[in-house]
Amino acid sequence: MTDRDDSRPPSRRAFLKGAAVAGSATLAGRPVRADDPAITALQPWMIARGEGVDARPYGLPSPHESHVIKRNIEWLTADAISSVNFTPLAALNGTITPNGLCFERHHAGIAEIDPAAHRLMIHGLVERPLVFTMADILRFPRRDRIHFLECAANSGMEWKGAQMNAVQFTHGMIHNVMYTGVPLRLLLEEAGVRPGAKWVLAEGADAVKMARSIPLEKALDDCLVAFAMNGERLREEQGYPLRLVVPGFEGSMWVKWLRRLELGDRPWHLREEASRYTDLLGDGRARRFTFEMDAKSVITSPAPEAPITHGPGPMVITGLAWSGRGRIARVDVSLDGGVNWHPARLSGPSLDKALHRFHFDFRWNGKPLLLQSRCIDSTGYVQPTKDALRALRGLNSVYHNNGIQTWEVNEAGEVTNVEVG
Ligand SMILES: Nc1nc2c(c(=O)[nH]1)N[C@H]1C(S)=C(S)[C@@H](COP(=O)(O)O)O[C@H]1N2
Ligand SMILES: [Mo]
Repeated sequence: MTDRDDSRPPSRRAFLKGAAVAGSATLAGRPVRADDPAITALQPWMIARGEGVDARPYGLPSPHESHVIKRNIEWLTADAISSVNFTPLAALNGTITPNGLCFERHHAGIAEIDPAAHRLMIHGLVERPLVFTMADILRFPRRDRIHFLECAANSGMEWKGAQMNAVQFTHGMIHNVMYTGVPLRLLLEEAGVRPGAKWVLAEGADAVKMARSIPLEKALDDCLVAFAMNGERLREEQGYPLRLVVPGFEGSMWVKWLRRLELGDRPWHLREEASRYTDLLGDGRARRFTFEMDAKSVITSPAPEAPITHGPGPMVITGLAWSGRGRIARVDVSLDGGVNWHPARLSGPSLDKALHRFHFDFRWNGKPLLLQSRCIDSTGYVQPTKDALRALRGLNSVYHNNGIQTWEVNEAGEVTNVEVG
């Protein structure tokens, strides 16, 4: 793990650029003014003492941040039970998604489970069918791992062309959380994997009994049976009290409210047919098992819901990049729709199958921009343009859209979701 901000020695070019900025007095500060009441007037919070430590036993954000919430698109699904809401990416910083802002995707609503009555059963091609209570699970050696979860349908509404005018809706079916859980391998070894077992069916306790087949190889590799997220127990929305963590694989396989693992010699095709995500190709064929999420990036600010309000001058472009196949090696930013590319600064830890944060600091001249970001992952894979994706998979796809996103910025700083040819 490296923090590249700190580890990279400052290059001569970066130093000269910094010097040029410093030469223009300040980056973005203003001269002190004696008639500015925000400086001179006593504000209410400077006079009256505030609430005590008992007032907020579970802390909440400032009321001034009340716009930073998950949002649903009402026309997208028939009701809010089998539906999805979206992470407010434009307002977030760093790489960890706060628990209250993790998008939700349910097929039969949120299961509200009494952990004392919850059981996890392992059966099928095993030596000893076993059942675990939550107390049993907590006695196994555990791991803490940060991983992104992206729904395969993320950006699906953008396949045919630019549609949703907010990064929350174009890219918000993703979150990045530190999970605490037991390696699935340990539980499977306790039950004893029988020869011939190749797949693990994972089933949830929600009303659809959502089930997904996971290749045994993946189950024995880096999957976790997680009971905590970002330090506290899972939220009910995210599968309390137990969920499967399947790093790098599409979100639908991360079964929530996990109650059953059945080992078998084949995937449970038929049972999953109704709900399996399939990629329709241009020639009418379909890709069925596309588990790994391809490398993808997006600028989260500025964005349609986060316009530039300060006018020309120094500013920060920031965004996220991720890959289901490893780390992010590099992110480039374009200001002119992909004609010229500039390296962005990767910030914070660079972790396997986790969100990476990038920043690009520059001086806006007030002219229109066509902002794009493009990432390269540790396997050398380069994020494709949307046209390159369409050439490969046609127009009728919905899932696994990892194409390059374009934001058009006008002279007023307003941002629109567009596509460039
Ligand atoms: N039991 C159960 N697990 C589930 C689902 C569900 O509806 N029921 N939805 C799946 C899908 S399609 C996705 S994208 C992720 C979403 O996880 P989240 O709600 O934590 O964002 O959970 C997956 N696991
Ligand atoms: Mo999903």
